[in-house]
Amino acid sequence: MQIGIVGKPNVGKSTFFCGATLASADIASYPFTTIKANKGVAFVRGRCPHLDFNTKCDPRNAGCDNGTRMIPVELLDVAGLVPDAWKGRGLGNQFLDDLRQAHALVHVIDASGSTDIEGNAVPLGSHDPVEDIKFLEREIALWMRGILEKGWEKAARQAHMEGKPIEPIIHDRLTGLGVTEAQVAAAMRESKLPDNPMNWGPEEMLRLTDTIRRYAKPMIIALNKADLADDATLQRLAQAAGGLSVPTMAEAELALKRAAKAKLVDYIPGGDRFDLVDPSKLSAPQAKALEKIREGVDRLHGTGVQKCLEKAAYELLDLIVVYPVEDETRLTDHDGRVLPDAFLVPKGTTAKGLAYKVHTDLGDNFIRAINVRTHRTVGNDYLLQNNDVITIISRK
Ligand SMILES: Nc1nc2c(ncn2[C@@H]2O[C@H](COP(=O)(O)OP(=O)(O)OP(=O)(O)O)[C@@H](O)[C@H]2O)c(=O)[nH]1
Ligand SMILES: [Mg+2]
Repeated sequence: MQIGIVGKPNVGKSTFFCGATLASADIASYPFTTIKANKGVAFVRGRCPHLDFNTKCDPRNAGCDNGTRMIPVELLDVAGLVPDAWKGRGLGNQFLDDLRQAHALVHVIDASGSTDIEGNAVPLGSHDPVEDIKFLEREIALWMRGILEKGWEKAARQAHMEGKPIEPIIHDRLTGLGVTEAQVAAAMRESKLPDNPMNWGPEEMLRLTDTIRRYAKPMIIALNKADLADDATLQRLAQAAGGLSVPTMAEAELALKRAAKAKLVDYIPGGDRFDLVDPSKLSAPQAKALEKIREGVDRLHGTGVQKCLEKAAYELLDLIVVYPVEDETRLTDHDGRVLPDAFLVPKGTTAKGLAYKVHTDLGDNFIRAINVRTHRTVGNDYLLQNNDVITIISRK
């Protein structure tokens, strides 16, 4: 599962990324600090099945804190996007290629209105971030249109003359962006374009790619720098965002994670509070900074960063968590690790689909699966439920 962090320059993408992953990426108060994409692992929380089985888990690539299981998601922090990036402005659109494999996008905007559309610092509240929401969606649709349009006329004419459907041609061109056949089909139905693709002009093509983008790269908006925005502004922006949005304070999240690492505070990511470990150990500037963070955290019930990622996984992408195990009585893998892996999969994934996600061989040789909670044998088309523990029986 990969989530891309996008937005215009200087809004706090890298801060969000570092806050969520504790990786170290460059952060600075000017545009185009990030040039090369940063990749890291963040986590969304789930209820660990070890609680239900009266056992103790031993996760392979994530933690479990008293039954709160950390499930890894990959985050990608890319360079800022300016208007007409699709034509090569700013750093151009090369880095959009980094987002090819992203399943969803977090669009970070500066809710405080203190950066203009190019990412330059301006007085607080002097730029309306509503503008940024639309521009970015359009920019991505234009980028996709550019990919779709190459040699389009010839392909459309040929399909039309041979009476062949256009969907496979569209899919073929966008498959490198992780666009599926089903997404193309859904977008085609919704876009209601003229029957003959030779008659599609630039606006029709844009309508199509914009719809495909909504299916293939759904977006949640992080109303960042929320510490500098008043409640009325945040409300107005949430409304303008339309779909999902979350006020975030990426800088506060990063500061709290670092302070927790240095054992200055007790803080659980996603929590709506933090506690000072020993106030006498704090320097005056540290105490002041943490007090300011506390104001924001109290007002917004947390920093919003973890909430944003979890909304992306569980609401935007409608994912569920499943736990494949090799031994259905001990809940272990071949190394004896209990509940070693948590997989995020789309709702509607089947037992066989999960087998393929674990390993192609396991999918190819799938015989049946066991629902460990019910001890029932299930077939290849069994629809996985959230928090299922599954043993896959294969021919090898
Ligand atoms: N007040 C406030 N400032 C923030 C917040 N998040 C980030 N910033 C500041 O915003 C500035 C830009 O942060 P970056 O993370 O470098 O922004 P970016 O979007 O990655 O910028 P580019 O890589 O240039 O596109 C820095 O000065 C951060 O400290 C926040 O939640 N609140
Ligand atoms: Mg950056």
